[in-house]
Amino acid sequence: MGSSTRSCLLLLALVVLVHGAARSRSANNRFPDDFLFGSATAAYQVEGGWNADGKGESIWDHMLHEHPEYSADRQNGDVADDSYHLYKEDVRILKEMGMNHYRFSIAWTRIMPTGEANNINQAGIDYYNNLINELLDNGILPVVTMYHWDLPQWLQDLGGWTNPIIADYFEDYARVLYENFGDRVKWWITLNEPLTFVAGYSNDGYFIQPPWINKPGVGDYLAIHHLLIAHARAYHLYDEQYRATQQGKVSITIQSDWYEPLTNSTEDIAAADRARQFYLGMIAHPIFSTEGDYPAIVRELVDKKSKAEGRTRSRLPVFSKEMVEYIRGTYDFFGLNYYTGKLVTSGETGKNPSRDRDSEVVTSVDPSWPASSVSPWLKVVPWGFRKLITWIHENYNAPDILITENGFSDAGTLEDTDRISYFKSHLTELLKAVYVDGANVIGYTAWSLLDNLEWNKGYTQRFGVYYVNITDPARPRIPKASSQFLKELIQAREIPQD
Ligand code: GBE
Repeated sequence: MGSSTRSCLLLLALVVLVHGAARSRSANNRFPDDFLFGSATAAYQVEGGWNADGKGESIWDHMLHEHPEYSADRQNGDVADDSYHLYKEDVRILKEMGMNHYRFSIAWTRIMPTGEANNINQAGIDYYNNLINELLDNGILPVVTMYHWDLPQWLQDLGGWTNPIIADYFEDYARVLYENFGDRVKWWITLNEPLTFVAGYSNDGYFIQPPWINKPGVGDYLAIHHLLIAHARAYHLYDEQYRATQQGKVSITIQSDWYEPLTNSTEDIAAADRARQFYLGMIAHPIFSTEGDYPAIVRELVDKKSKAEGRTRSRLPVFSKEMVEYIRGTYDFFGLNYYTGKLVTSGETGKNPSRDRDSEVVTSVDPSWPASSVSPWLKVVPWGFRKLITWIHENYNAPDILITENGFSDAGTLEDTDRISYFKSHLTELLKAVYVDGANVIGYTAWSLLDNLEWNKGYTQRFGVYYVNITDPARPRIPKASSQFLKELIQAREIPQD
């Protein structure tokens, strides 16, 4: 290469660089070209067909059949949005919006009715094959959650996530999924929101969910311990036996609020950091941090209190050095669900013992924050989204972050302007995290594609960008204004400015 060619290339590189920097400073409402847009659902919330074609009973089937009174409107997932029969409709509306990906979950009991690998239900395999093929035929990437809270009841009878044997069963399940779908599914999420579903073992009073066992500060910690191992088993299995041929990604989805210090006092700043460690780091630190294992402050406080309670060992089980290493780094991206934020100060709250009590934090919200009219917990705190993304970027080695859920609830109006402004403000903050803070956010997944069974809140809290009338047996999918908003946003690849 001649020297003039070389300086020409240098100059070109310089122009590209300067141009790139100018673009990121100015055009900050534009999404990167390879940014993924999608929408999400979960099996129990949309599928129905609860016992169709050999499906087994899950803990949600079990609980809401036994206890219809646990549900706000006495509804359950028996039929839900009937996606078991209407999946082609779901794919059609995803395509209508121009979605790049669809995050859905597989019902473990549809594939393995009891959770055991010697009993595979072919009709379940067929259903997900049909859904996956329909997505791919329409140019939509499947992003598949293995576990969105619907454990086989058979495994729950053995103690569910509190029994260490669960890791064997989860690995078997993951193997069946990689074997059957891994040729076409390249994005896997092992578990959805561990800290949400382990509350089924701590019965802490606000979210009634199976197995609804009242052992706070003990049962939830056991479940956390074993689910981290189960996740790592599924990850290593992929690494060792499937990655080379299937070349996909495996990770986990973690939900966290943003925890903002109530005041700028040293005490509140420390309390907010403790909250992040107890409510995000508890799962994220063992997997995503450089050191691995539970956060030091979590270990310290739970051990100290356990001792003071006269116990011979900590309520939070201890990982061996080998297990710390085995779990550390078991991710290909960071799956993040964000909905809301909290203010934090130090203090004592919650049952004794409990994770809340162990954390020595008290949370509150600012009464001036706008809120969902139907979900008391859902305050609109978009700036918390940016802070959370950036905190993860800075504390966990700048992972690729896929937003796997973000969304807003109402009673089900078609002119859902509040949902549109929620999306808009959160996407604006997301882009600040990308362009100003340098976070590697690779995609955004709106919760949810459809109004669906909001767990024990039934259909009283609706998150869909499509409306579903659950008294109509045909369950037609009716677009809300927010679906049009997303469609235009995805087409323009930038946030509309008014
Ligand atoms: C996600 O969880 C779930 O992954 C998804 O399945 C769900 O549909 C979506 O959010 C919308 O909620 O009595 O109203 O105060 C609060 C988000 C329960 C985290 C709600 C449990 C938020 C954790 C109960 N919270 N959720 S109450």
